[in-house]
Amino acid sequence: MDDLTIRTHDEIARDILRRNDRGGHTIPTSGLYPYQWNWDSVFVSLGLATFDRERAWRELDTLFEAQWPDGMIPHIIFRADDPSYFPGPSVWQANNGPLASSGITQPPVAASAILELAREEPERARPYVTKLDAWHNWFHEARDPDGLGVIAVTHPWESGRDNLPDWDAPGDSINVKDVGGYSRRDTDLVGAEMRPRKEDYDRYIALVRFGAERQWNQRRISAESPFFVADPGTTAILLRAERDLEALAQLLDEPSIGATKRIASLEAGFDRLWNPEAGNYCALDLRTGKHAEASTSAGFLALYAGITDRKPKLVEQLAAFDHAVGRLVPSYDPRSSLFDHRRYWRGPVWAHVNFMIARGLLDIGEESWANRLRGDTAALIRDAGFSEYFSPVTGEGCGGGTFSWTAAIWLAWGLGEVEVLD
Ligand code: 9WN
Repeated sequence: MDDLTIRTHDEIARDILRRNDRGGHTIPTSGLYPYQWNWDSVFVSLGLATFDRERAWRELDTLFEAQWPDGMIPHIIFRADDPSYFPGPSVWQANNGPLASSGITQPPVAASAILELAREEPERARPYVTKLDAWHNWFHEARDPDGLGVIAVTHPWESGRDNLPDWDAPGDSINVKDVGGYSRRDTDLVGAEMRPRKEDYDRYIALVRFGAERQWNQRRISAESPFFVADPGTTAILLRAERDLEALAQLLDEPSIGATKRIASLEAGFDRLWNPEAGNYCALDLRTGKHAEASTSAGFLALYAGITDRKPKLVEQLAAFDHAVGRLVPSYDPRSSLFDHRRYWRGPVWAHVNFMIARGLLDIGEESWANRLRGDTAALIRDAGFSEYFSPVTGEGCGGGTFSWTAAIWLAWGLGEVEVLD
């Protein structure tokens, strides 16, 4: 291609996915994230499916290759050691599965993507039913051992929304005294003001050491970890995934799986996350019984999960976010003093989260809000490029560039078709 060729955003997005392909699995972006990440790969599979369906399935196959015998699918898969990322496999010391990996998971979006791909190629999806069933079951056993119907995270990274203010107070009880020296690599590559702070990283590394000392025995971790916080994001995504797994099993005429019972448990438990003061579903510290204090983008995922009892309140909150910043959906309440518009999960907009929230809004008939999210996402990417995340205040692109899930969402959501309004 010569320099004078003007490429469409669709072409650029496909090009990003091809360039980040490491042979059957896609990295989020080179340098900053040189391995395969769990929920990134799933969104990537939806983008790939728009132009190379076999490669889309392959992305999921390589992710599931890392499934642990207990059912967990890890959050990072280390196929080779790459010094550009810290902490790598020698810090995690998680050798419980078939491939070197981290010792925690990430939000389980896979069943929902697999159902989507299965509508055209049902037979290709069949082997996934039992694997998904095992992973979902693992969430209930290892992350909801008391059967509360809400799913905990044992590390901020497990939520996928790493430095959210919701993890600040629960993290106060993490002992960082023995964390020792370590050298971060992320701030060599991205401005420190867009990344978690040193005090956050100390906690992240202390929790990795805590798990490694227990050989990633998940039962021990859920019983003993100082950090055990029910997450509205993971709980909502799992509930949607359980419904989609049930639909997949029906489509394939597969015998009964455990989804039905697990759906009932999550439906019964979800309201524990409701925080009347915030007017939204919020994280719940299961060690202290305290809710996080403000709304986050994950609260809106209740709609994506089919929890609609409080929909007027959620739409009202979304309108308040909009009124405060004008670009949706900030990851943290823009009216809070902790809102930080360029710092990772303390304020910025993330394309894949918008994609899920918009689906939930469509499900409840809020088409104009869903279109608004689609339009905002398209405009942010058009103006700022395929960044990792975006400031809802200025619209600038933040974090890493040429980012796989941003490219994938562009394609999967058909953002090239969104009209530009000047
Ligand atoms: C730790 C890859 C991942 C995403 C997460 C995002 C970020 C990692 C990091 O990048 O987390 O898992 O090192 O900052 O928060 O959601 O999956 O894109």
